[in-house]
Amino acid sequence: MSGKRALITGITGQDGAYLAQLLLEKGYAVSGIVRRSSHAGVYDHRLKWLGIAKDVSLLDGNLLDLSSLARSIQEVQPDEIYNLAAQSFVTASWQQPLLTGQVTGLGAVNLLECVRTLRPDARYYQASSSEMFGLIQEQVQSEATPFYPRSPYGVAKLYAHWMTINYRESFGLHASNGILFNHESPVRGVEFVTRKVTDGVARIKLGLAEELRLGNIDAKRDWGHAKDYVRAMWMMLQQEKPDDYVIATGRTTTVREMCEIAFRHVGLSIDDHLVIDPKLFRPAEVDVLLGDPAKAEKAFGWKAEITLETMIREMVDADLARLRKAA
Ligand code: NDP
Ligand code: GDR
Repeated sequence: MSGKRALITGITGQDGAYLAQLLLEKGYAVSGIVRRSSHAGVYDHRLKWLGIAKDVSLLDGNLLDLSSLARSIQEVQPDEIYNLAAQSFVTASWQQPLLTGQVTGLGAVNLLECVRTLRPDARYYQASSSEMFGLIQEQVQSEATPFYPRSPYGVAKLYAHWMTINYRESFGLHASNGILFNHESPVRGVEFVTRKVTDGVARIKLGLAEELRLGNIDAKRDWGHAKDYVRAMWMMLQQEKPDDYVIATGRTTTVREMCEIAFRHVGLSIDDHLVIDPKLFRPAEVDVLLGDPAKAEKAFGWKAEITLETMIREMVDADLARLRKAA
């Protein structure tokens, strides 16, 4: 046992589940904040999928409710706090811009305020995003690239990002931003494009669907695996000094190419099943993302290990297994 205690917001999400798994392996006592929903009982499906549901302590709370965050911090007395909770789906941020601003932007400040007043020596991680780069300013994005967010989500993340820097500089908090590029896994939400594709391909393969409807397949993303990326979160908080780091693979791929990997894996052709649906295009698009993770590699030796091909094949196989089990 490391004897350390970690508190994770967003523990029921993709990254929260993988991070909890990593911290448990390292001997941490892991607690997470979960919000009440009418679907109580299914909220921890990712933790169950990773086989760790019984190993973490869950506390009721909400990023919008400062008192619940304060109570959680007082109860857990964490050494490390990871703020992963957010309204994280870019498309939904145009439909719910105010909620996105409140949760993804101001929610982080609710938590920072609690850290400042109740647990100022704890180390704090903020889940910043490559969406903050938005409209391309430089071909390869690093910590020095100017921001130009293109969605209410990106704008909200940028606010939380700068507030994290401000609390570090104003109050001396050990607070770091991880500027993470897209990362996926078999427990990625099905609304995001990789999982939509792997789930869709698995359904077509099993005869449960005929087509896959997508929007802009020319968009390019720098995709990595969540398992690699949560390792970077933890490494950031082990550094003596807090700082901000880009976490990416350094390779960019179109949505179409990513799709082709998935179809090829099950012996199908993209041309027989892909339908472009203009309704799925976004009001403003981030056309291309490509990150330079050199700073993180130099500071603490982080490197992405899992390739896009390996990850997409793992996701398709997991979706095939899930669907076969459900049949
Ligand atoms: P998910 O959408 O899978 O998880 C989001 C989590 O936030 C869920 O646990 C959700 O709870 C929780 N949540 C949402 N609203 C609230 C609220 N008001 N109070 C408390 N909890 C709330 O996201 P990921 O795991 O993929 O991402 C983790 C973080 O990293 C997010 O902040 C995301 O914006 C950011 N990020 C993600 C990247 C990626 O590619 N995955 C890249 C860069 C940044 P519930 O289960 O109840 O819905
Ligand atoms: P993104 O991820 O917006 O980059 O945000 P998403 O997978 O939703 O979109 C990636 C790209 O694919 C295009 N696309 C589609 N996207 C979805 N979701 N559904 C479709 O049918 C579809 N067709 C084409 C999109 O237009 C886009 O260009 C993710 C989230 O995890 C954020 O929380 C995180 O901050 C960023 O990654 C980095």
